[in-house]
Amino acid sequence: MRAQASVLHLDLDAFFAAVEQRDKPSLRGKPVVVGGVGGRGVVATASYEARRFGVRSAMTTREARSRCPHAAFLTGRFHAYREASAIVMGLLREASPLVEPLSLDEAFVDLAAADLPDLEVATVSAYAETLRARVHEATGGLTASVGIGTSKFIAKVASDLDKPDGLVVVAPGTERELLRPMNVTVIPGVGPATGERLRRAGIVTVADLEAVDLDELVRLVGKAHGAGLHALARAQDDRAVVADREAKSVSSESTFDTDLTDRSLMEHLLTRQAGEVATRLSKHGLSGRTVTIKVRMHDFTTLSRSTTLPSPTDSAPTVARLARRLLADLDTSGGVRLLGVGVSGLADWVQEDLFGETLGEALGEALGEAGDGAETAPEVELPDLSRVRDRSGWWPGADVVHDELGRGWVWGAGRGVVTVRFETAETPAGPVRSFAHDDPALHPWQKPVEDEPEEP
Ligand code: DCP
Ligand code: MG
Repeated sequence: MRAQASVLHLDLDAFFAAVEQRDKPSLRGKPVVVGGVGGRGVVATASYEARRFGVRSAMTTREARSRCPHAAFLTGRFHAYREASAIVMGLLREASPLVEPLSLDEAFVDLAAADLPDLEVATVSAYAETLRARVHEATGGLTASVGIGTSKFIAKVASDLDKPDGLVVVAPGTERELLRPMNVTVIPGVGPATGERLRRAGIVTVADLEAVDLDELVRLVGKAHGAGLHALARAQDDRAVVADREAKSVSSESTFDTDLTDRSLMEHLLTRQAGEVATRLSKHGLSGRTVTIKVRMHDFTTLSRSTTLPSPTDSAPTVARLARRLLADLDTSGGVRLLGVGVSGLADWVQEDLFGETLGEALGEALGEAGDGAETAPEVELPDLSRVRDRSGWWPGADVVHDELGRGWVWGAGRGVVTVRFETAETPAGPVRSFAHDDPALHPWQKPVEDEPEEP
């Protein structure tokens, strides 16, 4: 923990949905849900208007539709998110050489390395307001929430306190008082499972946690986790802001206090880890082709096994299925003390992959698969992708251009008809027109490559 509030955390508000509202004027101020729109789709994010109806990230789209039937349900446009992200990260790098992006819409900035006259609360507050205004202007209207504090932990907590479009600076010395009434899940690493274990021990708030001594915490949550929790409950966090951290793989692993021998428990754990990995991949806009499991046996020999998919995935069921299959080939009868799942061979999502779920469903159908059929397993021969892509080419939200009517976006498609709303970020809300899905005057639209800003 630093003596001054010099760690800044910036997080864009309702990021994907905000980009959609920027580019689709008729959706401004309205509920918008971005994510998989097919039968097994999941919500990536929702505009604040949709959140009022209880729509949340990671909820099934089915559930979101029942909570907010009048929302616009859009498939994402990843190129637009990456472009907005690059603009924001560029602005932050102008502010300080020490910028650590955590995902497309989120980064830490070390203000101690910025060119500020001092690091007093008033100075960093004013600076953050300028930065927020610059982000708003440079991105064409996106809002960012900012938190500033004496550590990464506090800065991140602070940026969430006054969302959306907020700024919270936690004055040095007030950190513990801020944390005490909060639920323990505010602490990084305290997920639902640890939160529940603590709750059963009567520990609900950070104040409760602060009252527990280290030995008891270690007994409750294990050695590795216990020490970290003990420190964070006291706002002790000395993690440095590290520039340009680059993830080559995303993984999740856990060690066990006693050796595991129960196969179904191991599978259950792998499935949960696969879920964590998939969530982190999608949060970072990544997907990967190689799935690896790591297994440490009772005698500390450590094995890893991996398999590579024909195309990148960020799907939890797919990663889980492959991980379980890899485990099936190992003899674990002597007991296992560590299990982990990782995904590597990471690629930035390309636009088609964002639609992976719908594409996957189409593939499943094309392959005559029943069951979950959501992704392609390595041994499955791929059908003609051009046909699939062509058939489902009009994604809700996708950019299109009409020879006479100009640019717009797909409002909906089905039964051979495509409905387009003709508007862009620079126009007022525009009219809606329908076309036959194979109307030769209607084309997918892509931003000309030379206009793309340089990737950081
Ligand atoms: N995202 C995703 N799947 C998730 C969570 C997030 O695809 N389970 C994507 C969509 C979000 C973006 O990452 O727009 C950023 O995630 P945030 O958690 O910062 O969420 P938002 O920016 O959407 O909202 P908030 O205003 O709460 O930051
Ligand atoms: Mg955000």
